[in-house]
Amino acid sequence: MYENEIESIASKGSNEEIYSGLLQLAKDAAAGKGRIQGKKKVYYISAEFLIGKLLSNNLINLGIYDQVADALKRHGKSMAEIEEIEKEPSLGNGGLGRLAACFLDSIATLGLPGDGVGLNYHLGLFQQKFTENLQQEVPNPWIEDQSWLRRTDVSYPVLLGGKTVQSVMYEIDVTGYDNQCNTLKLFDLDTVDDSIVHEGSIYFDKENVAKNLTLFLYPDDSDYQGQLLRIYQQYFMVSNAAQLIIDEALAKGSNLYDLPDYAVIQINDTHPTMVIPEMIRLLVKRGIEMDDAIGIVSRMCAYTNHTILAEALEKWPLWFLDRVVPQLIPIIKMLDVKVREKYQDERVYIIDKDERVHMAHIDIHYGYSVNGVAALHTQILEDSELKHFKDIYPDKFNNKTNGITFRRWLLHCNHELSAFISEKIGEGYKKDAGELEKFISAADNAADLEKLLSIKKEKKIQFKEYLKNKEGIDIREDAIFDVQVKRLHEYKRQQMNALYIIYKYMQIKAGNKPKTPITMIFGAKAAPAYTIAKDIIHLILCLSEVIRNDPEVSPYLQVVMLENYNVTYAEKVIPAADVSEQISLASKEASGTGNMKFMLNGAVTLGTEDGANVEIHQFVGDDNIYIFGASSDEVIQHYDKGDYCSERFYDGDKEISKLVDFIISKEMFAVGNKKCLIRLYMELVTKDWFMTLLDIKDYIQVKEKVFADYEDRSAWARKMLVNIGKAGFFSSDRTIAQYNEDIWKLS
Ligand code: 26Q
Repeated sequence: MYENEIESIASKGSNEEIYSGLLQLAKDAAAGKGRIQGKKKVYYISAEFLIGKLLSNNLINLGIYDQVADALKRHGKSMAEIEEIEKEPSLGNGGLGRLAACFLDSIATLGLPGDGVGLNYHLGLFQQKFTENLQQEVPNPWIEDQSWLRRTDVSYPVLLGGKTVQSVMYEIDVTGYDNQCNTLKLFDLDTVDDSIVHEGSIYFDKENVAKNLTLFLYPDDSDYQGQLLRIYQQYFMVSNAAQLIIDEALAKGSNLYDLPDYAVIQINDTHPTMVIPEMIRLLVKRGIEMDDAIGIVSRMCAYTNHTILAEALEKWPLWFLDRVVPQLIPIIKMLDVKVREKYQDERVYIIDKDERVHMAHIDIHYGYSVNGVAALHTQILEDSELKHFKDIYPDKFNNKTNGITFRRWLLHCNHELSAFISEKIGEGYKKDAGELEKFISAADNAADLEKLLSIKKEKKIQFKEYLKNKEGIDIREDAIFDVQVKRLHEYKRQQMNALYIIYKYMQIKAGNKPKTPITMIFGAKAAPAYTIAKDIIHLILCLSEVIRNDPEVSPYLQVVMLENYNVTYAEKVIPAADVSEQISLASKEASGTGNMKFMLNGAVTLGTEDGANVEIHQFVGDDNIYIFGASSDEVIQHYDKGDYCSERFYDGDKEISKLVDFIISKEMFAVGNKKCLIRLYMELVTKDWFMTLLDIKDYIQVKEKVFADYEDRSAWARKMLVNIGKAGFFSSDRTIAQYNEDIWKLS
């Protein structure tokens, strides 16, 4: 199919014309596939869908990628250069948004009826620039005249700030791999005014909601105070979602009392929680008794928790909500009264004594399922964070360990590896990831292990060239690529990795040179208001400069901080990685999904027993992962007792203080900002909330072991092989099958 179209597109003159032709072709091909049908449908409501570029992925899923790539080749072009034209829609911050995108891919691939519902932000997450070793944020528009978005005539009235506005719904096709399509539905307002955005910054009129409602995505602030506009966004999202769900169910013959037979709502973290009171309000408006409405909604909603960081749990002051959504206040108050009638424990109230509304509590009381995103995370929720709820509702709690779509994170980003796997075990693993396990015995001879190493080398060379073109940075492909890419957060402990770099730098200065050179690669955006996170970026950039300018050290150690790390960058750097850094303070990373992407691409994990690392460890066994650091139990105990004191580690151990002191050394002051460096130094010595100094020595020791083991190339290749072969469990197809089996129950 499409031979003639593809041929004529590939023969066009410019890359822009080719991209534009392929975009249209993919849209037509998706339309030709038809929609997944079914009586009951899941609505995955999420404030973020970090979908990334769609062209290659859609062509793969539609089954025409190879045909297109061949045609381009015949005309002297490559898919890679055409992909460059597409702008990345950065409609998410990180893990939670990317997970939503992987889930949509898997829902469609499994042939389940399920749509995403979210917001059409005009500006994605800010673009990151580095100047003078500091992060700068630049507005990031992504919508062009021709894009994946399709405007529909679906529109709903939404009451915002006392005025009714009329929404407009856009759609993006979600192609299933070798299957039909679902849709991602993104709501917007025609009145939003992009001209508010100026080069370099955004000045907007906070009072005029209609003008700026969907203008931008809020960056994940580690500690966010209430932003009124954020609540407006959330309400706009869920009111549209609720109206859509009711409309679609009615069209299929629902009498509304049987709504749970037609729709299930998966609430992605607490951001869409207001869908519960909003849905109740709409049902009551249609003449259903309040108690019946509550019962109906409670049988439709399921909640996923993505964090146990207390400061990241949404609690909005009641007066705040009253300003934005006065129509929901009586319902929220009533939901709280009903809780108080039943339970005398104030820890489970919806409205606390300071008149703050705990969004997660609404979800837990008035949804039928609560899940965590990795085994350890769910266990911590049950045993400590949400223990009072687990006691009341033992059956609501369940675990759904996260997963990633293998279409994007293997077939698309690593053709070389997926071709090799197919050669060894056939194509079955593309639809049934469990089959990947066969790869371990099928490729366990010297020649095959050699081949794995040569594929890794090839991906390193490709990445090296990409980096050179994009940022003008030269790295050596014969170095070990040690990679930490993820949002910047103190709990993820990029600062600990930086202390290791200082250690290595000092070692090399003292004459202890590594056998193989090491290239440390970072990628991370810090929330604009998160000062310490920005200081950590500054630290890494300064270290990079100090080392680059030191001829004694630079042949052996290189530090690179990728500018504007995003999904596109991830697709390039992950296949090139040797070592995957997953070093969060145990108990703090709910799951992590980058860890799974690295494993699938043959990188070996250096990590703590946190999030899904625990399960990766169980699958690959002690010989194929490097674990270090305090356990989650120990960490939780330290917090409970309040007995961790970083100053004691600093004062009591010269080896530690030497590393920390380097942050405020004359070498660093020569290239950096004194104020930032001192602030970070003080933070580490006097606070260190995420216990960097507790784990630093163990980390250094185990990391040295990683680099030593790397020298035995065939033993290392065998570790790579086991990691790839055991990655099957982490396919989001498995995760989604479990959501469906336990929670959604779509036929
Ligand atoms: C909330 C209110 C105001 C402004 C921003 C936010 C906000 C936005 C995004 C709060 C949190 C987020 C994102 C959280 C997130 O990405 N969590 C990650 O979810 C992944 C998928 O489950 C896990 O793998 C990670 O462990 C978890 O950190």
